[in-house]
Amino acid sequence: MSGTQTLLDEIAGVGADPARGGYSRHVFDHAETQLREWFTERATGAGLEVETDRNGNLWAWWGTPGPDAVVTGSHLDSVPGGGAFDGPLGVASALAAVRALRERGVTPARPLAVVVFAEEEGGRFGVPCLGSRLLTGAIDPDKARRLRDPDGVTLAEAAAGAGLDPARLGPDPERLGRIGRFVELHVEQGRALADLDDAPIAVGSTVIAHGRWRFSFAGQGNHAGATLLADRRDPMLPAAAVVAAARRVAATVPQARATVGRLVPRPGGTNVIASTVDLWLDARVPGEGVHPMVAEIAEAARAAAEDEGCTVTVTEESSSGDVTFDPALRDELGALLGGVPELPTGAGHDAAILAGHVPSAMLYVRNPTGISHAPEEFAEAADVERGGAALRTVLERLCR
Ligand code: HGY
Ligand code: MN
Ligand code: MN
Ligand code: MN
Repeated sequence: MSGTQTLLDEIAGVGADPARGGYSRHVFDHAETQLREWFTERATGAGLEVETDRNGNLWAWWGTPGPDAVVTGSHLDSVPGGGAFDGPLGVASALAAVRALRERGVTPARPLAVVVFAEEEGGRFGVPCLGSRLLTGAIDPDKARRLRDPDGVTLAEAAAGAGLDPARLGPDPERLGRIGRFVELHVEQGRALADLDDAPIAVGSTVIAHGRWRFSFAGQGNHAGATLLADRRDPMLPAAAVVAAARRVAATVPQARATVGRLVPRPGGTNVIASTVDLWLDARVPGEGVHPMVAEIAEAARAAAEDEGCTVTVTEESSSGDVTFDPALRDELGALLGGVPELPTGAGHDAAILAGHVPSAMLYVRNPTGISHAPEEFAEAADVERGGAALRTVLERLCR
């Protein structure tokens, strides 16, 4: 069994979610905190020096933290009911690679760090890649401090609870300036590699533009039996129209994806007409198409709200443009790994946030199910081993 698989097995019970299936690990919650402790123990055991930055990202250093470092890693949080590999595979591969290089007596000529980014999924506070956005200044720290989780806890409060100083959340140019190159290994989240012949590993090429929008509908809460249809102002009607419009409009835009995966009617009773409904639209289109697509869906929302005597407000919660990973670094990875395919992806990653600031690249490991953000996400043990070996090869070369 590979070092990476052994590390993944160690955390297999942490944050398991029997109600949803898979894992629910959200930033600063019990499970994610346990994973941070596990990471700190394993990294320290491998001879690394672990620190938490002002934004709650963990950094484990081999060598004195300094400029031109080679940095690798991923995240340990998950979506609700997520798979075992999205995030942890990149962290475990990085730890295993460092252990293996140390055992072989390799001494890096430049510092190497393993990073664990906070709140990559936005599963608690709604903004994906929050730790790397804060680090790079891609989100206003005041806006970030005010983000609320579903229980109404602000990021500032949760950060304070985790021992951080909420006043210091925000850009960290000195730390960012230490990163010479960044490589994130990740399980593949679609079926592109599974559909190819014998392609266990790929090098990432692009990430498509994407964002999240909140649609808040308000109507009149009322009795499901006593209220005549003609008298209703039911916000579920325009909410349902958005679900349908998302699919209908996206189908007209090349390579677009639009998803409503979260919809919250309040108060949420079977025999109660909702008074409000919030839903979140996840929209992704290569190039410049995201905002026009969302505008068209928002127009459908306004028309449907008006028909039902409801109101709607649409708020952009986050968005990112297209990202192309560093061509020279990609070439270097491709040459080192010998003829692996390059892969564009519709999934977002911290590496794509960093790519605007430092040369960044990604490695993907084949997922035979082609399913991700669900319990069926998978990587064969042999592919986990191949991915780990690829990352080891890359880190050893980049650290010279
Ligand atoms: O792409 C996503 O949904 C997340 O950022 N991994
Ligand atoms: Mn994910
Ligand atoms: Mn991920
Ligand atoms: Mn009653």
